[in-house]
Amino acid sequence: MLIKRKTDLTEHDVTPFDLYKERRRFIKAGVAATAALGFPWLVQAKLTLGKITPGPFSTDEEKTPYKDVTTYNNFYEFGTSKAEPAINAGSLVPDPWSVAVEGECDKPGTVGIEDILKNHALEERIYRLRCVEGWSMVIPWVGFPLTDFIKRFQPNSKAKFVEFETLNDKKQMPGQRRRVLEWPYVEGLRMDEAMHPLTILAVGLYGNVLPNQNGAPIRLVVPWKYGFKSIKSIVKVRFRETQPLSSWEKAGPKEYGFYSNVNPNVDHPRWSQRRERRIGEFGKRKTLMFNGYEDQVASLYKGMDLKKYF
Ligand SMILES: Nc1nc2c(c(=O)[nH]1)N[C@H]1C(S)=C(S)[C@@H](COP(=O)(O)O)O[C@H]1N2
Ligand SMILES: [Mo]
Repeated sequence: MLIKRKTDLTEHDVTPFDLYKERRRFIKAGVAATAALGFPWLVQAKLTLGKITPGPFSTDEEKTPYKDVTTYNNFYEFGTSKAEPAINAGSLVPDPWSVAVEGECDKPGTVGIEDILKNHALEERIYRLRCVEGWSMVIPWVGFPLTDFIKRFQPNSKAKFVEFETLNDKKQMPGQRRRVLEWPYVEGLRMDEAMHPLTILAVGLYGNVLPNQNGAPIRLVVPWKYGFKSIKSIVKVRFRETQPLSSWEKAGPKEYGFYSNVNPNVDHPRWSQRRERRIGEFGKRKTLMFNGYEDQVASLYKGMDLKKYF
């Protein structure tokens, strides 16, 4: 392979930042070429997690086995069946990765995943996850409060909502060749929901980095809302004055609302939400208001008609 050099430049003309950019570009090109050749397994996963301490709000319910957490997934960017993400997500390259933060804030900017891992103390939080389809899991996430991430960018007084976007790249995400949803996948939260201490950005599960099918290298986890609010493989965060329009609202506004709080008293138009099947169990459990996090989050919705704001 021929490498072009800028021979007219001396080393004094090249700043450390140029070298850094060049190195990143080179790594990116190499990784993309390797993946394109069909050898995604040659891409070395370089991300590692440091110290992890036990965080608050963990349930002591039995954890869903690792095997189920990582092979029964919803990640439409890799196919619409539960098994497909684990089979197809090898083409996702989670490192290098960066998240761009923009919109209504004083300090917009882009941060790399290594920077994120270095600057946030990681906690384990064992949360229930309730899918709108009627199944649930208990997952030991590794992450940190979203509010700590948000503060770094100093949202201004116009920031009433936060919008999130997943990577948009047909090469890495073959499911995006089909228009089952509008791409990229978009989700949003009201600012107070985003800054609630239960809301985390997860970078791992079961003590290790996130498997690609679970939203590597960084995804949202909002445990009192239906699973689809917990957007995976985030590349963009935008502070907004107006309420974002999520991919699922766009696809079915009568079926999926902006709030999408777990609520056994508000049925989906095509099925009841009263019960759920915990993956790995026989029979059904009762679905709990706000997925069992009512004490923590009910005050966020005081005075709101939850049938209207579903
Ligand atoms: N980008 C993106 N994020 C996504 C989805 C998706 O299809 N694309 N599926 C959602 C749904 S419906 C659920 S239930 C959870 C599942 O997360 P898990 O596979 O890690 O359990 O991810 C959510 N995040
Ligand atoms: Mo879901």
